[in-house]
Amino acid sequence: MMTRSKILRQAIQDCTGVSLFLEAHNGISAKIVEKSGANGVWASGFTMSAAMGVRDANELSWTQVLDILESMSNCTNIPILVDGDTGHGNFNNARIFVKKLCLMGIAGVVYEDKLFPKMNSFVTAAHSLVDIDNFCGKIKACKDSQTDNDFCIIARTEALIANLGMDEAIKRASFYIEAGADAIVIHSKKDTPVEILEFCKKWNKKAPVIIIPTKYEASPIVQFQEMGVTGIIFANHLMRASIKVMNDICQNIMKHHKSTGLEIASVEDIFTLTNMQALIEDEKKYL
Ligand code: SPV
Ligand code: MG
Repeated sequence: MMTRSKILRQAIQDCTGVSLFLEAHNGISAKIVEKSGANGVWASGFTMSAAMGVRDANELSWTQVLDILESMSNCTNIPILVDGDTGHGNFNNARIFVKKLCLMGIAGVVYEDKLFPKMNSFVTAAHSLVDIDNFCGKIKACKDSQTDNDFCIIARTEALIANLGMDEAIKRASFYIEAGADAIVIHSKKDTPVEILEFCKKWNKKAPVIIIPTKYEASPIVQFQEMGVTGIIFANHLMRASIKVMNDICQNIMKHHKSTGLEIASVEDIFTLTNMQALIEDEKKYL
């Protein structure tokens, strides 16, 4: 059977194409991502936090994250790749989270080598990383704990975000793959892909690479694929789109005292997305 984790595993190992993961932060945004034909959902720590009105600095508890993931998993069928931040603590916290994700039918998790509590990578602040040994222990504990063989544990190094240099990024990525990680996420805060391309060149397709081109989003995808990138995460775009439209509609209503004049989804669109018709049919059958 093609489980979601198996689909994710094949997607990130497939060097003949690039899989696209689009951000979602709740059930309805996950459904919209699925409808778009994306290869998977990126359950973003940044936007799940924002959706709850809090900062991307581990202010959301891990059980709150699990609740959001449960809604996303229940109402979609495509793979969900979860932003697991630092694993919410040490190896033990991280592996408990992995076990819960496996139970929920989540396809994979990305853990980053920052210190808990993490801080969003684009915030101008000191970004401290944990020791390589510490993070490798976390990866090993998670691989030993996953109850779904295809569940993917992806290691994200923040070496470039923390200004530790390319050699440190390559070194960390190599140790993480040796520890059992299924792929590497390499993140950069530069607004050109120069660091990412240099990483990929030095990495030389040693293991699958996934990137998050938030800052260098104008760059054509094909150049990354040629360098061994198998997955691209569009990490926050549904949240950014919805904030813009929510702001616009509020302004419009307050200014003109009516909701017309801006194009927004209809009530029927919500019925369709939540499959109201199926309930109407079931009522005929069961009521
Ligand atoms: C997220 O979407 O939460 C990410 C990507 O981790 S970033 O915000 O760029 O750190
Ligand atoms: Mg994050």
